[in-house]
Amino acid sequence: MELLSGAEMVVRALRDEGVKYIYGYPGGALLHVYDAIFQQDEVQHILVRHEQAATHMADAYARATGKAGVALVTSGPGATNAVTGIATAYMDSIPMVVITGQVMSHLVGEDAFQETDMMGISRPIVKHNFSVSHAEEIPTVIKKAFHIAQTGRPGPVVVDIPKDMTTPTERFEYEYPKSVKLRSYNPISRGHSGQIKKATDLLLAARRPVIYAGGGVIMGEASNELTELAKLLNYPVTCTLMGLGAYPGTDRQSLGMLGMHGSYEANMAMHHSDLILCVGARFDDRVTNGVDKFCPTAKIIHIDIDPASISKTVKADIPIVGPAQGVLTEMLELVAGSKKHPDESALKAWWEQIDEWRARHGGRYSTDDSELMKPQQVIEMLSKVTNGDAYVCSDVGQHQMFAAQYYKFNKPNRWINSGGLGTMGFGLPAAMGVKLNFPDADVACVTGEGSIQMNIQELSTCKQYDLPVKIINLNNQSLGMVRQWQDMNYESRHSHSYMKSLPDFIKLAEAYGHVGMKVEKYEDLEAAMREAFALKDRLVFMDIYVDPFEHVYPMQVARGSMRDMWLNKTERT
Ligand SMILES: Cc1ncc(C[n+]2csc(CCOP(=O)(O)OP(=O)(O)O)c2C)c(N)n1
Repeated sequence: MELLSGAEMVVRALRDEGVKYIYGYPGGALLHVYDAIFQQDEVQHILVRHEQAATHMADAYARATGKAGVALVTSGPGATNAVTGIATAYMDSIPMVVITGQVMSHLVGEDAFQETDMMGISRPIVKHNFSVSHAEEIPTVIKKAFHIAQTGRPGPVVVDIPKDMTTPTERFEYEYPKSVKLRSYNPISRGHSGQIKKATDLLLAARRPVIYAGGGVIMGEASNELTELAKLLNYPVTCTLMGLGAYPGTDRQSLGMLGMHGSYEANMAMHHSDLILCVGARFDDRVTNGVDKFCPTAKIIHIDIDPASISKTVKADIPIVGPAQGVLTEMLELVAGSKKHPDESALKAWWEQIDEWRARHGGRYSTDDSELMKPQQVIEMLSKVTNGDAYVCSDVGQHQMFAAQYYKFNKPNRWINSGGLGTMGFGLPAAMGVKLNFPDADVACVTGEGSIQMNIQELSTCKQYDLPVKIINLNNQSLGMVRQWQDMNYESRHSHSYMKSLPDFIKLAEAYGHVGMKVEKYEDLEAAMREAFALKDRLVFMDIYVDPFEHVYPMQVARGSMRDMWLNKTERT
């Protein structure tokens, strides 16, 4: 058996786990590991400019592929810089392994130089964390970390490694375990057949059904099964912000997104439904609005891998704990083999009602009231220029909601955004993580001047590793989403939501070695965007000036029911 140091074992274990890229930043506690990285070329290291970006790159890789991404950061400030990225992945149930360097074991607890209690700090924002206390454990700990991150409800796992566990002169027999067993961790592998049968009966008896699909459908690789079931039944489907792409967005049965900025038809259909089939979603407050007023006439079937999600905020009538793919496959078989069928006339009436809602307010915005380009027009153009087939990585704010509403995702894993934590600064590193792993794909980062400046330093990483992403900056010269809330709730007192002295983004992009493009008129947009995407091997920063007074609509009225919405600045339901 081969003898390896702890540092070598870290790298070898990652290789044996099939990891191609790790994203990181070195420091004292990790120097042995970095030396081991230097001495091999199978696991490639991407040197970011800030540790937060390393975690977002790893996270976006996971969102695009379903496999855990890996970040490597040093102790102390390196680890604390990674905290936002870990929490981002945790809130969206994204598999990720974050290896953090730690001070020497004998110094732990001594306030040593660059010591921070990463076990304590990360505890509330990880699925699990490990501290390595014997170097020979490293392969098993890393195997366990991947196993926990990727199975059941996925999530980030931190592996904290004191420097003396990686000493180059101390060598141990290395073997990477093929599998691991954890006594207290047994994620459920299939749903309860009796519950699935009951749910199917209820589903077939529904008169006003809605399928409500979340990120769990995407991470659970169940989009095909969900689509097949919806098609077989001819039932409408609405997706959460995290679930966009789980069902084809351009299909007639798609109602688009639901919730705070959901479509009129999706929110109306939810409110009036008699049966909601929720798959891989968690009745988040951005979906339900006032829980006490949530969908008063609906029975609820809730399929989720995590028992803790069931009846957490909204009581499920039929809970099914299990992997979405397996449960939906069983449901499909039952529906296909059933003698019962949905009541055709009831379903016809339901579709007529939905189409009427869609015709009344579906996905429209006004271009009349201003000469300025509308942000929605930019997203529609992005969809057109990329044939709806790009990876769209977004930051957080109005631009994120416009992208969610107006880019029609027909495939899963294409919409990459921070839904749960809402992390500004996510977009650019996320786009980088996707582009590195899918070099031939069109990868866009939809952002705003606030968000892009939170990790703008990564333009330098893009240059070093040749990551020609296209940055679509919807420039409204403000923290638009904050300004919108101030307009709506604080009589337009714009406290610190306008950004003065913005940099010249064109010059800034050029300073980093990229291409900058300024677009001020809608007439110029299509040509400019086509040119940007035609520049296959150049990063292009498109600084697009949009109407700074635009709001995102619909917007649910706080603490109301799902159907209580502002439809524009003056009209509400
Ligand atoms: C790290 C972080 N800080 C603060 C916020 C609160 N926040 C949410 S949206 C937003 C404004 C975003 O502005 P910008 O990126 O310019 O996008 P816009 O809304 O103008 O499209 C802010 C400050 C956040 N989500 N994340």
